[in-house]
This record gives sequence, structure tokens and C-alpha cells, in this order.
Amino acid sequence: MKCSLISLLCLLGLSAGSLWANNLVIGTPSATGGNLQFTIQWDNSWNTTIGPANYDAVWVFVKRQVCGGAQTWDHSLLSVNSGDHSVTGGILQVDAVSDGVGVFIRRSAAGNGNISSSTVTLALQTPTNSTDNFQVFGVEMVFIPTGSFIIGDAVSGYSFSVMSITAATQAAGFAAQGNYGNSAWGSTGTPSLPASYPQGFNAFYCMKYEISQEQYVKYLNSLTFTQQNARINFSPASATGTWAIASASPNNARNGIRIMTPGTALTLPAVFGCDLNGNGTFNEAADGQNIACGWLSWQDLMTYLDWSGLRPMTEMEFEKVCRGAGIPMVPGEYAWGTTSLTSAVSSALTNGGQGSEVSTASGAGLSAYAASNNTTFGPLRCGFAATAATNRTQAGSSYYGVMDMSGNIAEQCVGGYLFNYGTFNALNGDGSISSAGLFNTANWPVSGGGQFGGVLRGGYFSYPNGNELRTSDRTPMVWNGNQSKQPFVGGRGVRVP
Ligand SMILES: [Ca+2]
Ligand SMILES: [Ca+2]
Ligand SMILES: [Ca+2]
Repeated sequence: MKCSLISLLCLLGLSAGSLWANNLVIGTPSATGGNLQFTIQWDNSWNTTIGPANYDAVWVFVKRQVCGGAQTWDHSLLSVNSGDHSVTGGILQVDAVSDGVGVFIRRSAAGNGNISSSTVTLALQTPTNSTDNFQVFGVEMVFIPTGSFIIGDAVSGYSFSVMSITAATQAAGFAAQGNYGNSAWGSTGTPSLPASYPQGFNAFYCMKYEISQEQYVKYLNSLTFTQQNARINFSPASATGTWAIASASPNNARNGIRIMTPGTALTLPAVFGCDLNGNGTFNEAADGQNIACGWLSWQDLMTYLDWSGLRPMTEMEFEKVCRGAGIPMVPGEYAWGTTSLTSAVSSALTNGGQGSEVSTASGAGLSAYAASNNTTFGPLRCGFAATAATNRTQAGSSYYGVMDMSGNIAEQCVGGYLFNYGTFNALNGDGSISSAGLFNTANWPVSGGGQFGGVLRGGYFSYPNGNELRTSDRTPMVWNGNQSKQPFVGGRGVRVP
């Protein structure tokens, strides 16, 4: 749930600080010389040595606008030495990464609960001159430790053959076995995965939630006019209230992202905001900022991830996040490890569109999918099923505490027919996209669809039965529809630290 401070700051139009779903609050940064300082706080943080033996973290990255010239928001690299960064309060630590694209901030010892406001000081690779503007972005992540795990369950649609992913398979690659797709696309076969392909054995971080509409708005607002134009349906110079990524009719599937202030062609980018309730006033408490963001094509998601310094997950990483390492496979299981399933739909909500949005339904395996086909449904708030009182099954949580892996918005993953895309090598985004508004990381699949390497996993809010929600279901592999924007398609990113 989000605090009132979030909507207040959005109403005031402040852009220097960044405020995300589920109570992650990053204060307005100030830069002096080589240092950038800001506050951070978030709720429901953990570091546990039992069970999943993992922790949550916030991936923090910085954009800088040099005043004068083009005034674009460019990625600002950080020191690669953890000791150059600091955080107050004695609870957290700052972990640098080897490419300097951001840092992870996390609990340094076992514990759980809310993180109260702590002051972070980051070391910039390039010192500021006094006129630079900075934005700090934060994404809640979950650490997925190194470990062997099982892929496939032999009963779900197009399941991998059941096998263990281990240090040995990762080091040597392996010839995959199972059902690899659509006979219309050619013969089935036994694809061979090289050692460079991330099978999920090695540790990585995974976003705790699907990308929210507020996160996507903040991203769009940092792009140039030309970049925005490549990523939205209409010109950024269109009138206030124009939908940005949803189609104009007949159903926007609860996407509230619209043009708030029109841009000027080629020179001044538009300012986007959320107006889910359609009353012309942006970023109100009920304007859906914390709802998961649909309408993201494969290229939309890849571009967001490159800009964020993240990368897409592979299908095998998806199964590890859901099932857990060293955990027995339950045939037909969902992300919470059982075959229990309770439908939550957007027509039966309490506090709809607000940061406190919840389903009126409750029960084991509560997740956003439709028990019957209904094209007026949309996604729910990121992590809607979790409260302080819910267990893993009631919250619809994965083994590691990642939310909404079964249901809500379909997750776009690398994989698909004949294990495309075998040259994918786990390269992270570098924080920069092309001036034309497209991702440019080497060896990421360039196109969505099971045939081209960008497939869907985990089902979605309007899917009329639970089959595709299953951890090992690969049915959408025979579909290429996510080459364009679809209301139920979005996703999340991962990163090898
Ligand atoms: Ca509104
Ligand atoms: Ca999902
Ligand atoms: Ca890039």
C-alpha cells in the first residue's frame, strides 16, 4: 500500500524524487562534487537465513540532466567499489556492481520489517557541476540464490521434460528435451543450449513485482520526444488526456497512462501521468499508479529493461523463481507451490485504483485470472494479494517472495520454440537506449513471440482458466502476438549482480 505522500508529491509535479509502488520512497537527491545524497525507505523488507535463505533489495540507478544543450536525461554511472558508497542507520548496506550501472541496497543481516528513512550517499563516476539535475530511480528486487532446481512438470501444456538444472548443466550446456513448439514452424528437435545461456542455476535478482503504471510513467517522462514517439501509440504532441500505450477503444484494460502535458514535436517531450478514473485530473489517489502495466510489447519491455540496467529472464529462470531451488516439484503447481487456485478479478475490488486496492475474494492461491472469459477485465495492483497476515499460498507468492508470477500480467521471457534464443548470454542493459527509442543490448531477442525468442509465462487477468498460470506451462510458446502491444502483456526484469 502506498502512503498519501506519494499522491501529494505527484500532484505537486515534483520530478526530482522517485516514488514507487508498495511504499518504496526515494527522497529528492542533492549532488555535491562526486557524491549524490538522498533518503530511502520501504516496507516489508527481509533478510532470512532459513527457508529461501534470501533477502530483498532495491536496485537504485541514477539519471542526470546536464543543463544547456539537448537537456536529455542520461544514465549516470556509479563507483564499482562498494566501499565508496554509504548508508546511515546500521541496518542497510550498499552493494556496487561491476558495470557501475546502479547499486543494490539491502539488509546486511537477518531481520525483517519496514526500513525507516535512511540517508544514502553514492559515489558518482563523473562529478557533478553545480547545474546538473539528477533523478534517482528504485526498483524492489528479490535475491534468488545459486542452487539446483527442477524444470518441467510433465503435465502442464508444452512443459519441459522434467530434469534438474545444476552446476553441471550450466557449465556444460545441455541438449534440452521436451515439447518445443509449433509444428507449423518446422520440425521439433533437440535444441542444444550453450553454457553462456542463463539456465537459472547461478544467483540473480528478480523484480519483486511486475512493472507498475507509475514506474512506466516515470520512465516515459525521462525520454526525448523522439524516444517517446517510438514507444507510445500516438504522437507525444497529442492532446492532454490521449492514451499513451493502451488502445483508445473499446477497452483500456485498466491502463490509466495518458498525456498530461503535450510535447512539442522533436524538441520538447510530453509529460505523462496516470488518470485511471478519467476525470481529467492526473495522479489522484484512485488513478491506478500501483496497478501492473499491460500493453507492453516485447520491444517495449526490452527497452524499459535496457534503460533500467536490467535484463529479461529466461523461461528456466522463471521456473526457478516460482518453484525454488532444492524444492520438490508438484505436478501442475502454481507459483505458490500448490494446485490451489482462487480467482480475483478487477470487477470485484475494494478501493479500486488506489494504493490500498484489494480483491473482495480471498483464499488459497489468490491470483488475478478470470474464471470465465471477460474482455472488460484488467490487471490488479502489484502484489495485491499479500498482507502482513498472509502466508505464501494466500498471498500467491513464489518460493522466494516474488509476487504475481502466476496471473495478473503475462511475463515476457527469453525462450520459446526450440529454446530460442540460444545466443542470449545474460548481458545486462547499460542504462542507455538508442536515440530512436529502442533497446540496443547485444544478443537480446529482437522480436516477441515463441518463434522469435520472446515468450509469455504465468498467464494473465483475463485468461479464462488457470492452466497457463502453472509454473511449467508453456502454452503461449505457440503464439507470436506480443510483437505488438496487448492489454495483458508486460513483465519484469532480472539482473545478475
Ligand atoms: Ca484522475
Ligand atoms: Ca504475472
Ligand atoms: Ca543499451
